[in-house]
Amino acid sequence: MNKRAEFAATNLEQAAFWMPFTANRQFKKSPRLLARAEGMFYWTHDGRQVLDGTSGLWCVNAGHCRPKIVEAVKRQVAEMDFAPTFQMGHPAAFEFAERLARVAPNGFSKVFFTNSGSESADTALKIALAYHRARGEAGRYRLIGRERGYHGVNFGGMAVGGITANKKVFGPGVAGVDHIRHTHDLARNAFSRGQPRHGAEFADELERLCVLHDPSTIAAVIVEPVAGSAGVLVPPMGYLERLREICTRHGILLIFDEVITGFGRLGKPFASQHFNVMPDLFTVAKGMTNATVPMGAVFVKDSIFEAFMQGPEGIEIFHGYTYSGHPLACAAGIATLDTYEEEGLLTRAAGLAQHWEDALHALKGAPHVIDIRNCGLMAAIELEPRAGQPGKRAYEVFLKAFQDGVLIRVTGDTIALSPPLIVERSQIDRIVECVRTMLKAVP
Ligand code: PXG
Repeated sequence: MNKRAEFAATNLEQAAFWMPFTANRQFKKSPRLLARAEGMFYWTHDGRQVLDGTSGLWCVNAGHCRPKIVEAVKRQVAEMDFAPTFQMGHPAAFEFAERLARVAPNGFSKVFFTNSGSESADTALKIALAYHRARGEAGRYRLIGRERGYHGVNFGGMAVGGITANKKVFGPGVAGVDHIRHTHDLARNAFSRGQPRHGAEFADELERLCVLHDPSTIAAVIVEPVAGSAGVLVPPMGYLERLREICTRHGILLIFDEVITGFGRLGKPFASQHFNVMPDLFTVAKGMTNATVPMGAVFVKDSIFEAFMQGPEGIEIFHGYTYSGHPLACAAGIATLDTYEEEGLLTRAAGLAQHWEDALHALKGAPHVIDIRNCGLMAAIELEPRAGQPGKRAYEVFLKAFQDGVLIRVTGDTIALSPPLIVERSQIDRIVECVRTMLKAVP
């Protein structure tokens, strides 16, 4: 055990670290510490190997501590630690943006750098508002999100997000926000393989909001192509197409939040390519640097960028972060794209998706399972909640799986799985068998 892990393991009940999205008191009584990682695995502070079924937090798409990325970051930190990007520049930011534009869908050749998915969501919403104003449509100020959507935890993303627990104690939030309904429909779609058949009409809710608010007041709609945090909700067939059509008809910008779906999760570089539906802007983070250094970005359609370049000379958008385009993040990102390309990782999920689907759906009939959903290398297993104890059963499965050496993720009573894109078939089978065993083991 290294010194740092030893310290953490012995002093946790009074620890200074206020852990994010964590039951602090519970955790610190019985901590789970990860001390080392490589490829598909973590090692705990006491030396147990754990198979990573979640790519960290949906982000380590190429697997852990990949040598090329590690080397690139080491080289960059020794050469130049930081350079300002307001009215200054450095080559790695230009190079990384160029490389990103090359993997993006056609027509998305401009990239705005942020440091996280939350910042990306807020940046995309601000670009949408400023874009309409630049074109003389300042009356478009409303932002529409979706129930069960997750766009991070900053004020903009929280407002358009649709997860109650993430909002309820934080006040009234941003004005002019509304939501369309979520797409989860257990009664009609349980155990769908891939895209569910029913529910394209849920997109028509946007039309209803257009009638209610008048479309000329709506700036943008933001959705995750596949909702991640809320439990892997795969869009019904025809749903995204219909959203696209309604947005186009009313001049509303469509924003895809690809923080989870971006960089190969669905078997194409981006979900827009997988579903063949193009947004006007899309956000990324996580897999962008393989999570080695925090970074996010907003991709914008060329016509949107051009609208900003028509105004008077001077700063075109008064927005940006100290660390937008940080040299370490850019170096990590370039090496991440190299790794993805050398190993074909941005499309590898396509070849594994059928095995993944079959392995997961074999859990139908296992104790407590009321739905299984999958898309690319994402999946959810939804459990019947224990009476009066929502979330408890899935949490117990998580704890037992971790003890058994497999890291899974739970959200409410749903188990979410998203292994690194380097996963082997035998490792998929190991993850699924572990879940099956633990489902039998929990009351
Ligand atoms: N958008 C989406 C779609 C996300 O999934 C964010 C924005 C925010 O990203 P940052 O980098 O600000 O955290 C996310 C983050 C989970 C889980 O287990 C998901 C996320 C983060 C932590 C846990 O569901 N997604």
